Amino acid sequence: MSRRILHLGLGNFHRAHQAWYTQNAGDGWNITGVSLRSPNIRDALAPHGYDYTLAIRDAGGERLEKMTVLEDILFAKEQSEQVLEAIAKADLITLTITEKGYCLGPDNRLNKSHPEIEQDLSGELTSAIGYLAHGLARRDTPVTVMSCDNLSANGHALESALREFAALASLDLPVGLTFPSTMVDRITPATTPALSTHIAALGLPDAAPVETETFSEWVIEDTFAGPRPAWEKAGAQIVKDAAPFELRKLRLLNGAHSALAYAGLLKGYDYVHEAIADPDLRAMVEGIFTEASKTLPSAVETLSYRAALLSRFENPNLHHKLRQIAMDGTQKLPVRLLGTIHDLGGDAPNCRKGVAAWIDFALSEHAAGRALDDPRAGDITKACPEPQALAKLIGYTG
Ligand code: CS2
Repeated sequence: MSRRILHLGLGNFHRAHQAWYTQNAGDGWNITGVSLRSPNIRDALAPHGYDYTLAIRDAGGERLEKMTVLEDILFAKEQSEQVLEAIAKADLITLTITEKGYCLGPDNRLNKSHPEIEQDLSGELTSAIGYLAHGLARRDTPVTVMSCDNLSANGHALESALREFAALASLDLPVGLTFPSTMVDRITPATTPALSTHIAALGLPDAAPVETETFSEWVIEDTFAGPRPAWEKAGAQIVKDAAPFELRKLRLLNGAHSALAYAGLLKGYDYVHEAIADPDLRAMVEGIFTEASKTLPSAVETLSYRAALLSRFENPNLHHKLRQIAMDGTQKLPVRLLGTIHDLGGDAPNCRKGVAAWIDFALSEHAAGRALDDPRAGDITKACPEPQALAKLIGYTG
């Protein structure tokens, strides 16, 4: 009998990463995906039995893989009862809902006055946390619930938000749930019309294809409450403690990515591979690597990791827009850059350049009359044009 993963948040990243590992584990697991915001992916993939094409690209070229692991897609707003039942019956649950999807406050705990949480509590399910708590409350068996988002200690963050929500909503969660922390990594741009045209010309499934890089990493803490796919057969590492891997990835890769996005956009670049070719920006990125590396446990390898990161950023065949990375800065910067600055007692000039670039980017967007793509866009607008007020908004004390 095949086993089923219920996945919340069906973005490109999930379709390039966890879906790919699950398919390549080759032990018969399949995935039911849930979209929380829009029916577009469901509607595009349903006529094709939820199959899609993954274009795996590096400097050497492209390899195409037909993905068949998705068995069903539900759109929560229209199929809320089916989503709750699927959570109640799943063999394993995973999430990629982005940083903002956890509805956390600056203390990393559930923000009880978050509009989506208030809506959930008023009886109209909206957030992933709300769906998850209500679906899990229908179970009498334990299950693994795994965050695959770029938060530090993502398993703990998810568990604490979920338990806090359940208490507010007077829901009883089953005994024995586990929340392994994970480090996920695969650079995955948004789909472009050019990609769809290219895939169609090759005669492959061209509805909602995904492009990604060859490199891929997944480190998962070994605290499963039940069965799991043999992800290690596809290269995942199952470890006792994911924290050092997570810290290295968030502070080096994601920290440099965010700094490069804001500083690169300010210099007029559109793509990551263009920005990393600029000598000043490259020096800032290397500086961030050096600063972040000083904050990691000494056993963590960084030399070859850094070299690999530079060539990943240089990948000329991946169309990774700086604007995609620039989204949601208020949610990303504390984890990606402020931690390093804090741990080095402020002595992190390149990470500070990254934060300053976010402030300058916010100011320049404001001056151009554009609201930022950020859940706190309203607060950002209010803080402009005061750089100190923007810094305060993300908890940066200068
Ligand atoms: C990026 C990440 O958009 C962003 O903020 O930094 O999505 C990054 O590409 C992934 O974490 C790579 O694994």
